[in-house]
Amino acid sequence: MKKDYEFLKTKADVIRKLVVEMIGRLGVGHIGGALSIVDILTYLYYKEMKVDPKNPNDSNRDRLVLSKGHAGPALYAVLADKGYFPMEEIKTLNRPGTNLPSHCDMNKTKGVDMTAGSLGQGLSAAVGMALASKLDNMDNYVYAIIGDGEAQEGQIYEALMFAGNKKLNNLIVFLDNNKMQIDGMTEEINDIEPFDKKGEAFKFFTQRINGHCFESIDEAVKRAKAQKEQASLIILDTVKGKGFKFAEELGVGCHSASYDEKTWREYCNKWED
Ligand SMILES: Cc1ncc(C[n+]2csc(CCOP(=O)(O)OP(=O)(O)O)c2C)c(N)n1
Ligand SMILES: [Mg+2]
Repeated sequence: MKKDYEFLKTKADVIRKLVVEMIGRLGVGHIGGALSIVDILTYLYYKEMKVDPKNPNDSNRDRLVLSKGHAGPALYAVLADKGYFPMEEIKTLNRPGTNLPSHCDMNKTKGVDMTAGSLGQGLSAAVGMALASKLDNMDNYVYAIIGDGEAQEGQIYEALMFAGNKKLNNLIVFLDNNKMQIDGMTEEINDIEPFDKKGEAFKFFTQRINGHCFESIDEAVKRAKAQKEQASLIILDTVKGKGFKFAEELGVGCHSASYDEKTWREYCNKWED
């Protein structure tokens, strides 16, 4: 087991570097909120999800809805590393004609299960997918990742209420609780806490963990799956910009940031293309 966590840590380092390179080459992007979800995405795609890059449209696959769709580059880094599309494509991020727009688009990118970016909407799609799986007697999971700023959107609560009432035990919602939104601290702008109490009120099996600790993530997902009565909410306490000193030091300013070529090449230890 320890070996698995070591593997995931090493993999997450690779993914972080790809994210920093991708946005660095473009010159600007949502670096903070992309880096805060690298660990959960790494866990899901390298340990937990039933997906096959060679058969990306398999109807029985697990689904991932990145409701905070502006963090697309983190998902693209994982999908490229897993072979959904050629690694070279990361150089085209958000450029004309690209398959990798800044926000997730299921019609453009192989492996992306839902278009997202208009905050608040993705979770509803995930809930619909989980309900559809139940109606079709499918044996799969739907995972959704929402942001803490995103959790100020009213649609989030409609989706939670419905999923909780329908006991969608094949749905696991992760809140990327990095405590910052576009222009300030979430607590100061419009506090979403206590979010665990909200989850419980909506009849979710609710947990709160360190979102950068693979052991905690693994245990929480196992607990979520061991119970069969409720939809699950896992609040991930995370750090915006996690792992990239430049971004972490910017604080709220790392929501969308620019950095020069030297900065990303140094971080990635990559001096040639
Ligand atoms: C409906 C909607 N309103 C506004 C925006 C612009 N926007 C993009 S990201 C963001 C902040 C979201 O904060 P959070 O969910 O905490 O994202 P994270 O910290 O994970 O980057 C905003 C307001 C949007 N994408 N959609
Ligand atoms: Mg946030």
